[in-house]
Amino acid sequence: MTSREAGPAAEGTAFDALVIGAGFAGLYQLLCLRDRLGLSARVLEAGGGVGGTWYWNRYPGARCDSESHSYSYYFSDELLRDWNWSERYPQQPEILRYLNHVADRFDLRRDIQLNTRVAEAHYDSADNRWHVRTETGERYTATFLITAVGCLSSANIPDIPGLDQFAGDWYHTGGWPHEGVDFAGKRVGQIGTGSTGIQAVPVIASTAEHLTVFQRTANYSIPARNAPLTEEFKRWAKANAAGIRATMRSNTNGHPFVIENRSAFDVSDAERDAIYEAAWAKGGLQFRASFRDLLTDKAANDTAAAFLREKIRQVVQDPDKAGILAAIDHPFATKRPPIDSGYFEAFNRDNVSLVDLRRTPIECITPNGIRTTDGIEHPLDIIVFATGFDAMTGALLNIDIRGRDGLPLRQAWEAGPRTYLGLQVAGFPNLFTITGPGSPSVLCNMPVAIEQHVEWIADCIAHMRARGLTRIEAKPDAVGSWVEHVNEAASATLLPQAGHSWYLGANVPGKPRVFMPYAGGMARYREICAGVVARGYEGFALE
Ligand code: N01
Repeated sequence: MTSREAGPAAEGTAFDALVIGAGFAGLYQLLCLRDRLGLSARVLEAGGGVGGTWYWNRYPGARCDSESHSYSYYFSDELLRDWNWSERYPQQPEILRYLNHVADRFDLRRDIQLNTRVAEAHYDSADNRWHVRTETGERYTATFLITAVGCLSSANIPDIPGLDQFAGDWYHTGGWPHEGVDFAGKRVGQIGTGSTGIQAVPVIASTAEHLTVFQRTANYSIPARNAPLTEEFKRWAKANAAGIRATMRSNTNGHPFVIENRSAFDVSDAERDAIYEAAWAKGGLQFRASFRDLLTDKAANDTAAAFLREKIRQVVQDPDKAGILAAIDHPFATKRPPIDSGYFEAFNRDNVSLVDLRRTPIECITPNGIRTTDGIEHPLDIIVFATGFDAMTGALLNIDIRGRDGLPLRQAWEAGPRTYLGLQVAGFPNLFTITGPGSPSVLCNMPVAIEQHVEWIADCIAHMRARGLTRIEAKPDAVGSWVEHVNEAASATLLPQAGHSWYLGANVPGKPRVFMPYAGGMARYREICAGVVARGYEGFALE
């Protein structure tokens, strides 16, 4: 079934719920609210199509690091049965096709308004409604406001002097032109070696005349070992969907593999090496699951880190480049571990060079390229910013959200985000933040985290309507305890040791340093959320 998206509604239209964003989260939230609960709901989406992350991130090499059979909605057996992924890790166009298929299959488009960026959302306690204004000036109201804005959707473009003077073209990976970029015959500079940059390097290198990679922080990466899915695997995944769903929901990170219940020191050095070799050969994020203590015991982590550094030295032939790439300053997986398809191998190409920004930082951008502090000007026709995002809070704070008594969210979060369960903010009644800060979100396979939040919110609204309740708000003391628990959960791991990670907000100058996602694990979080409901929405004020 296909239908067209909604046009603007009449000025002042009152909805039961407004959802901001039509990515993985917004699509499923609409389905739950409209078709399961019978609410009048509308999705407001800034992009010109559905898909969220997968609508915007069209950079070369963009593909998912979760395995395709797990990067899917699991709420519908029919949807699981009918959709066929082609590769172990789907590319951006295939995921975008999937999300468009979902929008059509569940007839969602008629309640999605595209090209509509929300400018402000103000809560008015007099009518207990959210008053929303879009950038194009439409005004709507709703009882419930649900943000589905994504954790990594507000681009971080570093403020490097001279960018406005650059005579070539420049792009941020998260806002890539739909028509693509032709690198043939071009000298390209790429800043950034996170998950995105590591995916982009081999693909850009294969067509550019020359690629210069500007690396500030060296990174681990595990080969993805991407390949077309065999018919046998597809049949297996469909036949075992219930088991895969159960595995994903029962483990800490929402992936379809189980973390081994052994310490890195339960085995001999030779056995450990053999385990790492096998995990390296298998590829993917599962490498992290080789031992249970890789993220909690520095000595255990060191064994994985040493193995991975040695792999870099084995793959990269030029010892200078290998040294720069292997000079990693944080424990393995304390920043989100990238997986790649030929990243380190790309540095063996004659047309790829590497600049160590730790030794020679960028001084400025000139009309002709990038100048580093050693006085060298690297001549460039194109600059690619693979510099990441103002993660987790950026997209929310870009909207002028105000709660009770006009309190701006920006003010409430001045010292860092404070939520209850990552779902609600004290002082902001009836506002729900899907995969908000303080929830597992980015530490989890995202569709698993999203489905849990969307269903929790839908169940909560159903509970309220069944009892004639119209307002839910997190209690300040519940927020305080939760923030404390989020900090404790992070401190029990090595994650805060990557002092410059976006998990901590450290990649954006001036952003408060707070560990934002909940590191206690998805399974534990799911239980906590269920317990809160079982105890009558403990920690929330309902009226
Ligand atoms: O962003 P990042 P990303 N000068 O912040 C560097 C998800 N993802 O877009 O580490 C020079 O990780 C910065 O250096 P440093 C995934 O969760 C998912 O790569 O701050 N360099 C770093 O090297 C991931 O973690 C998938 O020192 C500067 C890089 O830019 C998240 O998105 C695919 C700089 C930014 O790395 C974000 O990944 C891709 C400056 N001024 C991404 N500023 C899939 O699964 C920043 N850098 C599909």
